[in-house]
Order: sequence, then C-alpha cells, then structure tokens
Amino acid sequence: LFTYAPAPESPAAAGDIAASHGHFIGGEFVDSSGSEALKTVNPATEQVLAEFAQGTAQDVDRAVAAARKAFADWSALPGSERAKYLFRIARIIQERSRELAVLESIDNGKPIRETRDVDLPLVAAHFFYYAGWADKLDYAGFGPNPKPLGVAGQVIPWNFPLLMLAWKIAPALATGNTVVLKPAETTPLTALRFAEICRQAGLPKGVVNIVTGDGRTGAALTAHPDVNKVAFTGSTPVGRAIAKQVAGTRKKLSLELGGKAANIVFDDAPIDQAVEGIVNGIFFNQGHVCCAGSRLLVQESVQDELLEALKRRMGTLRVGDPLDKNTDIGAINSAEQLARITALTEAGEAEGAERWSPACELPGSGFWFRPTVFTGVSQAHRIAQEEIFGPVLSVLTFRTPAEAVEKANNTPYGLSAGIWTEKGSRILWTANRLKAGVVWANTFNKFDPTSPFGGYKESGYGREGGRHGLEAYLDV
Ligand code: TXE
Repeated sequence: LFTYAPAPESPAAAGDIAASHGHFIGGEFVDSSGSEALKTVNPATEQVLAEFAQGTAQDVDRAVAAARKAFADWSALPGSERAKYLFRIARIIQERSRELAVLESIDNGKPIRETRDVDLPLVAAHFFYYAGWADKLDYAGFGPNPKPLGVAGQVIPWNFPLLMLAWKIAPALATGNTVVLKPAETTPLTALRFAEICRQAGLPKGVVNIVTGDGRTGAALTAHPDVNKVAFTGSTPVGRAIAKQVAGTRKKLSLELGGKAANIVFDDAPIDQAVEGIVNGIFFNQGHVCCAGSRLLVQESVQDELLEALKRRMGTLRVGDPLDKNTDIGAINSAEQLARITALTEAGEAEGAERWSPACELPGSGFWFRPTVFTGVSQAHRIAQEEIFGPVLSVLTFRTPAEAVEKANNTPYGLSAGIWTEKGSRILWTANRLKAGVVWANTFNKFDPTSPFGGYKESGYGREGGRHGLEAYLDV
C-alpha cells in the first residue's frame, strides 16, 4: 500500500556549476589576485563540485574598498528604496528556491527535505522581514535617524550556508550598511549563486561583496582597518581570537558561537511528542546545529519508557542520499567534521558511557555517521560538556526541577534549551532559571525571523533576528 517513493532530485536541478569561481566584488565576478584555489566536494559522494579562489589580503582589501565606495549612496537612500531591493531579492530567492535547495544539499550534504522546507523558506522570510523594517527605523525605539555603521565584515559557517548569509546580509542592508561576506570553505557555492541574485535584483554595485577562502581570508577580513562592524558565526576558539583582535579597534562585534543545549523532559510530558522533539533537536541537519538539543535531561521516573520509545523512533530514521526526498539524515559536511565527531564519541566510550545506534546501512562513499545515543553519561564526561556538532545525543537524568536547571546550566555554553511538560507554571519556573538565549517549550529548533537569537556565556553575544538584530548594525 505504501510503496510510493518520489524520484530523487537530480544534481542537474542546481543548474550549471562553473568549474572554477572567483570572487564577487563591486558587482562583478573577478579573479583572485593570488593563484591558490580550494576545492568544494559533495560530501555524499566525495566528488569535486568546483574550485574556488583562496581570497588574499589584497582581494579582501579590494572588496572592502568597493563596499566603502558603495556605502555613501546606499546609506543615503531612503529606507523605502532600500526595501525595494530587499523585497526583490526575497522574491527571486523564492522563484529560484528549487535550484538553491539542490545546490545547498549537494554542497553541504543536508537532506533536500530540509533545504526545501526549512532553509530556503527561512532565507526568503529573513529578506522579507528585514525589507519591512528598512523604512521604519525612525519609529522603532532607535531614536530619530539611527545611523548605519559602515562596512560590515561577515564570516559565516558551513552548517546553514545560505541561511547564515541571510541572517547577516538582510539586517545589514536594511539598516544602510554595505557588506563583505566570506562563506565557509566547504560550502561556498550558494553564496556565489546569491551574488548572481544581487545582480539580478539590480542591487547597486559594491553593496554586497563575496570573498571566498578559508580562515586566512576570514582573518584578513575581520582585521581589515576599514571594516566598521564584524559579525561572526562559528567555533568558540575562533570567536575568541576575533574578539581579541577586535578589542584593540573601534569595530563593533557580534559573535554567535557553539552550544550544548539541554532538552529537559519532565515526567508529565507526552512521551511521543517529546520523542519527536528530541529527534528533531539532535538529528535535524545531522546535528550540525549550534542550538542542537545535544543533551537529553530526562526525569528519572520516565527514563526507561522514554529511551525505549526514542530508540524505536531512531530505528526508523533513514540515513543516505541528501537528494532523496525520503532521507532524514544526510551526509556529514566534511572529512574533518567526521573525524571530530568520531574522536568525541570514542572519548565518550573510553570514559564509560554506553553507546547505541540503530543498525542501518551507510553508503559506500561519502562522509556518514549513524544516529547515536549515549546513556550513563555523567556531567564531567567530555560528551556532556563539549560541542560534538554531529548526530550524537548524550542522556543524563534528574529527579527534581532544581536539579534539572543546575545540570542544564552546567556547561560553558548558553545558547538554547528545551522544556517538555504539561505544566505552564513549570515552563515559566524553569525557563526563568536557564542561562540560555533561546528556550523552547514543547517544541525545539523552531526559528522565525521575528525572534532574536543569540547566546549567553561562551555562546557569544549580540542578537540576530527580530528588532534586536537591527541594533547590531546601527549607531543609535
Ligand atoms: O569552525 P570555524 P569549523 C563549531 C562546531 C565544529 C567546530 C569547528 O563544534 O565542530 O566549530 O568547525 C572562518 N578568522 N561550529 O572548523 O573554524 C572559517 O573559514 C576569521 C559551531 O568549521 O570557526 C569559516 O568561514 N575567520 C558553529 C568560519 O570561520 C575564521 C558553526 C567558521 O569556521 C578564522 C560552525 C579566523 N582566524 C562550527 N578561522 C555555530 N556556532 O553554528 C576560521 N574562520
């Protein structure tokens, strides 16, 4: 009865991917001043998709100069005019969303169901949302005539390449700033396709510039003396290094770093609903999510029942071809990330936690990791403290709400958390005591452009999204 299986998307749906790419500077696709090229591979097949330029300090300089030149006219435009460009970009993203979704899935490894139904709709939504703000800044609690900062240098990671680009570029442009953005070195392709969209939308030259390359290019950008604002999403060590570098300058800085979120399940929670939330919390996007619910805190009295249901559900997850619409868990983004996940899970076993994965076949080539759960985890274990950034869940237990809060807060991070209970008063009591920028109740990984997102403690500072996201790009 249930044999219907939609055909996989074809990589050809992504359109022509040029064999090699330069940068996008001053509205033109240009060659790098250097000769070094990097390769981006499809993590599900290990096939090379394209070569792209390793941006030099000179390339960064050129891009910052283009952004500086464009700033005078762009910042002087009435907000209603800037809004027109942002609305146009949002509509083109919707029109080209199939192409962008396929390109994202083959460059990143994430399931097409997610790029199609989550990433791309949210990307368009961010541009629509901030387009709506561009002509309302004067009346929104920012005082009269808030001013843009100037040139924003933005460095983004590989886990949501186009969505992180939208989080960075949409509020920067709405507030009248110009941008130089560096995508991650394993996922440059959708940012370069976005550059085409800027041209298609007729965006004035130099308002958006894309320079590709690895951390060296990122460091050249964040260190550039003519950048006024640095926005970074990535690892905590790199965020810390950028904070030190920026400390000696007048640049403004926002950082969105790692996390180790607790998903707290109380004994009165509807178990089936909680299981779906736990699965979504840690296996969505292969667990490559800064706010992933990577620690399950379950009340002792329901532990057995919950774990049994969770393992049953994990057994139904399909790991494989990201372009197959039935796939739940796609490929790990890179060999390096796979090695990090492997090393941390080995540490978990060595420290005495018990490891379990459902039996499932993995494809022969590419980077893959089975959905994994660790029980018998203690708070001192590395898998309870460090961000794994993969499909790996660590389970701890608690007896009282106070103990749940104490354990939830016991990591260096503070990005997000989840609460599962039927009691509204318990949600409020717990949420008020959690040191986390986002707390979900009876849901998880729910994003909306109207909501500010960001961390406490080592998860960073500054907020992206919502009205608060505008503050990062304004002198008020
Ligand atoms: O991060 P990096 P990586 C975490 C996650 C993951 C770990 C390592 O735990 O396992 O970090 O991932 C650029 N100056 N997160 O190595 O190096 C780099 O080119 C300026 C959590 O990918 O921080 C890329 O564009 N930029 C996270 C971006 O920084 C530099 C998302 C992120 O890379 C730089 C990603 C430098 N010195 C990883 N060095 C989240 N918060 O969502 C590198 N970059």
